[in-house]
Amino acid sequence: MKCALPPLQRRKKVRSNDSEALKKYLEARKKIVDEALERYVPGVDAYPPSLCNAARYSIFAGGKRLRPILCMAAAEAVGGDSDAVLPVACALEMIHTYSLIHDDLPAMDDDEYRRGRLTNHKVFGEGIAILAGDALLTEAFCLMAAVGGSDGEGLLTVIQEIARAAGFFGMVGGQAVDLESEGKEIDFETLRYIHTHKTAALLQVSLRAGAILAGAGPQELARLTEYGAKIGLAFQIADDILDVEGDVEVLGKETGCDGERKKATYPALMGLEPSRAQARELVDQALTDLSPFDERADPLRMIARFIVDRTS
Ligand code: GRG
Repeated sequence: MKCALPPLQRRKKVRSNDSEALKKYLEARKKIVDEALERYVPGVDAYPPSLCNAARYSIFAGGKRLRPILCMAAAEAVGGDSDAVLPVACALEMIHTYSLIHDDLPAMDDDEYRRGRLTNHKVFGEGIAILAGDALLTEAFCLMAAVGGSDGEGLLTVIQEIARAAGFFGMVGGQAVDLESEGKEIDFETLRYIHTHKTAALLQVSLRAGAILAGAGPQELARLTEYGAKIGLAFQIADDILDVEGDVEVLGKETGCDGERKKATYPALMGLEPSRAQARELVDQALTDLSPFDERADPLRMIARFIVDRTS
């Protein structure tokens, strides 16, 4: 097991041709994840058809696959093999997709469009949409539990961490506070709680999972954890900003929803420009967290920039 980080290197600058390199990298990784998900998610002929088709409808709706990509990139950053973490990476996408299906329900955000198409409950009905989310969440844990290999302890830690990041003290907890805060004036601390739990927790654990499975040392893990916290928060601030000024066509969902629902967001609490500055600052800090890593962490460096520059 590796314990020490390589010697501190000069901080890597993100080069201007990075956006093309990142595009290619993300496309290639997305393809790998999509192909693996085809193997892990019940097929078109599976029974019961409505449930399986509803799950497939959302999981193959063209998501960016950011969480699995982060998981694989973290494994590689610490010298591991991204193929070995693919099942766990896919499980993370299944958990993410369940959260989006449930988030769009009338009892939650009541959204009509997601990933450029009608939301799951608009097509399959509320009952099946709830069940499709439930099934994806449950199957994700089945998939992780079935991972073979010698490091059973590492896998158990990862499964526990992912469960924790998705449940009471992570994504679901953040969603609950978000739901109860609608239409209320909340302070900055509560908003930060919502963002770090609802969104950042799953992004952060994606990195930790990849790194732990690849045998990261404690210092490497601590650095990646910090990086994850920062890009996770920056991701949600960017999402808040996109809801104000994003392009509906590019985003694949309506904008202006947070304002309509009187949701507290970074732009609402501190204004657009300070929110942008805050997101950029977080990304700079995240890049500093990566400074001891060599070029194998370059994808993580590019992804940090992408988090705030993205248009969808
Ligand atoms: C319902 C348990 C439960 C949780 C919902 C994730 C979440 C919590 C709600 C989604 C609402 C939302 C838009 C949050 C902003 C951050 C976010 C998760 C955006 C969507 O993630 P992307 O951009 O989506 O990675 P794709 O479609 O690319 O996978």
